[in-house]
Amino acid sequence: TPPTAFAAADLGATSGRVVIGRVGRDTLDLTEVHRFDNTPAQLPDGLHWNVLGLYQKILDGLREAARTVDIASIGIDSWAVDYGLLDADGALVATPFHYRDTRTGPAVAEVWNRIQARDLYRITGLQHLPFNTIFQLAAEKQLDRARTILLIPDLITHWLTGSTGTEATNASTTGLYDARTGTWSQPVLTALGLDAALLPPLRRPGDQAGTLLPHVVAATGLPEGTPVTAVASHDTASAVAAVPATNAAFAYISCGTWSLAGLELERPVLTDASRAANFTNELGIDNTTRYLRNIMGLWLLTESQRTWQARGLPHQLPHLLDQAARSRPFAAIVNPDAPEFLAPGDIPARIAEHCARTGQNPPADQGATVRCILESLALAHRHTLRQAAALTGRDIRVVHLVGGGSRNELLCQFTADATGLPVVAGPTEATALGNVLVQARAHGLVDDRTAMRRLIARTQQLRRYTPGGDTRAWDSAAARIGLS
Ligand code: LFR
Repeated sequence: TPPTAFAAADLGATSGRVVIGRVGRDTLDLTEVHRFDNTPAQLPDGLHWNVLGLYQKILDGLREAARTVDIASIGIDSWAVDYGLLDADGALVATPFHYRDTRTGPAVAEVWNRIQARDLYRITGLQHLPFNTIFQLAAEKQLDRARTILLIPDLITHWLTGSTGTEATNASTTGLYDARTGTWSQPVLTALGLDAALLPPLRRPGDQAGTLLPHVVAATGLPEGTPVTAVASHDTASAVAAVPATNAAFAYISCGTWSLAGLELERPVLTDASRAANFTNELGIDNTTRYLRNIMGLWLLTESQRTWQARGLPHQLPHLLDQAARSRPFAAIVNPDAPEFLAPGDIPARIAEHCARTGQNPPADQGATVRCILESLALAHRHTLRQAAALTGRDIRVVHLVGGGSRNELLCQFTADATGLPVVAGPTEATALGNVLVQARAHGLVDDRTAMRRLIARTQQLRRYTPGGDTRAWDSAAARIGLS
């Protein structure tokens, strides 16, 4: 039998893509048909996503896919947390905010006044990030006009099909979802005074969300009746689903705009120790728990490149990585998760300030800055994985690094050296692959999670990095910034 083709639309915080995945019994192949920048817009009231532009780009990609091959189904995933509000007529109430907008500052204390952080963690198991949906909703000024809250992939799905639902892996990032029962948490909603009717019913990865609306059929050339399948619509959940692990003692780092580092567990860990370490229990496919922590990730690098480009300085990645490789090791180390690195802006200047404040000489040039970013990320990877192992009593034998960061050889090698563990890098497009394979499984082409992972391990290009270098130098660098 010939392979079956699925379209996956994957929206990341810096770029989006539409890919075609062809899945056969023993084959898996991915073709990118459309890639586009995702450029947020700073407006007088804050930082927003251009969601209509992104929707349009997805339609362009689907049209291209339809021209190429017969598409059995479509899946949509994106970053988590953010949402659009629909009014009683189904119209978008306002332009969705970007999670890096700073308006949620005061909302955090307001929420914790209504429900203690400790109680919230026992229910949701969610790491504290100031932009979690729960805090955004507490700062939301348009809630009175809203009848429905839709997370970004669900909003796109609604525009494609007219159907309304919330996919569960992404719901688990809101702060409104009960990690124990797998339902919206009525006690949390009550504490916040949020009407449960605002939250659409939950869908699970693999459920059919709907079929394309007539105007979407007309715009894309896809056949009438083409289904949109709910995938693991939180991009990180799709990426973890596509980790090509063959050894059960694996950890993963999904490395793109963020580094999401952790373990796959059978059930959530909701202890006070886990909360103190700010680990999250987000939902993965098959009701697994993605036990991980957010690390600032390649954002530090891409945002530095943006700053340098605006100044007319060299900003091409190969050049910068080459300079970094020649720079002195451990000259400056930062804690990548310091709050000052979250908002868009001049990251190199903030790194320099951070170094000055922590008694270090600021990086002298671009190469030193990039070296500082990569070594600091590797140290954060190490710190997070060690804590994950300690908090769960699990052993880690191998680290799978997936996503765009798997192409960054320096970062992969640093991560192997810092952790003292072998790093298997790739696939780069793990998220799109996870999206495709959940659709393929819903269509009966792949059996289970293990089979999905084996198929990826067999068909995708992976690269292995062996730990080496000076372990003690990593230890003392870690100690310098409290990331031991
Ligand atoms: C990665 C990601 C993270 C989430 C962050 C904000 O793309 O989805 O998992 O914490 O973006 O939504």
